Amino acid sequence: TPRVFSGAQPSGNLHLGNYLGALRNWVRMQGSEFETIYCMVDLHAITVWQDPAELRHATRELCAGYIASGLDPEKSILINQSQVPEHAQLAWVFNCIARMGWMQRMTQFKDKAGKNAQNASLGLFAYPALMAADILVYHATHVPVGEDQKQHLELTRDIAIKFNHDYGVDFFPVTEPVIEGAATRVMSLRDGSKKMSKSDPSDASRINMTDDAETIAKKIRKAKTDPDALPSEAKGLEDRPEARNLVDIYAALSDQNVDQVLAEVGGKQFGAFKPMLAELAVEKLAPIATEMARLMNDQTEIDRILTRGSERARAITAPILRQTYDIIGMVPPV
Ligand code: AQP
Repeated sequence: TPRVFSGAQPSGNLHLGNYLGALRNWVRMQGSEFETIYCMVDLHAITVWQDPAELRHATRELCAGYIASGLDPEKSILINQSQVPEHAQLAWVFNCIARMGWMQRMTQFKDKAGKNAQNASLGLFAYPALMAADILVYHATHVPVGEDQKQHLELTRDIAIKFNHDYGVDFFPVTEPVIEGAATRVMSLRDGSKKMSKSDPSDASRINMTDDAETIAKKIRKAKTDPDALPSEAKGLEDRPEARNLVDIYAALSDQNVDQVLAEVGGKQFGAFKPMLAELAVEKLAPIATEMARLMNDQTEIDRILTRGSERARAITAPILRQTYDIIGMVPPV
């Protein structure tokens, strides 16, 4: 069966961008023709310093967010990356396959390392090799992600191809990114040129999945816009990134495309459109926040789900790592 793998970092609050760009598609692919595996990538999170207590909390809350959004621990394998050691073990092999030059081209590294790249962790630089290992240690064929992960997925393909070529095997699959929906790149509510992100210091820039109805409405009311009315056709949104972003969010939340939305709201001012968007967002997101809070009341149960998921995962990853080691010439235990 074709296999799906994806994940998110427990590096802060799950937000609307994660939900529309990734999680919703994960839920859609669950229970279809795919076997689905979804991960809390805590080893990725520590590529920048995390407070240990906050990391533990964020990992559990992320798991609660997955389940509250519709992932079912029976239908999907839900795992915590650090509990499946084969991810990190295969990542080391891939560190030896990937080239420095490939990593240097990664725009996420450049963005996150900033001007002082010499001070970034080695882990942040190697991040995409660990991501390739996350995917390929399951021989996953499909990876549903937001637009921002496209470059990392191309690198995953490059690593698979180079490994297969260097060892003369046809072992790792060449994975397909799945980037779907009306909002594959949700932008900051404060700046239409930046993506909505967990690490943005401004909480007003994002809608957190844990925000209550009042907070969601307030953030949308205060979202940056331009003074013009909404156009009646998509081409009228060109060069209007903030307007485009709010329309994309509306389209995604209402399961329509941009043209359908503009047929409904074209000609309206933001003063009229924002309350419509707020109402829709609250209707779709508030129940998820409520369910997350309920799940967080029983963290032992969350820990059990992750432990069980990791055991199921290792039944897949341990043999694939062993085969990898055999291919590259490691002596097997007897
Ligand atoms: N703004 C976004 N629009 C659409 N999709 C997004 N994703 C993230 N931001 C957006 C998708 O969510 C999944 C999980 O992301 P991640 O946890 O791996 O972290 P990230 O991409 O680094 O997201 P953040 O929120 O921006 O975290 P920080 O600020 O810590 O870097 C991925 O599929 C991603 O594409």
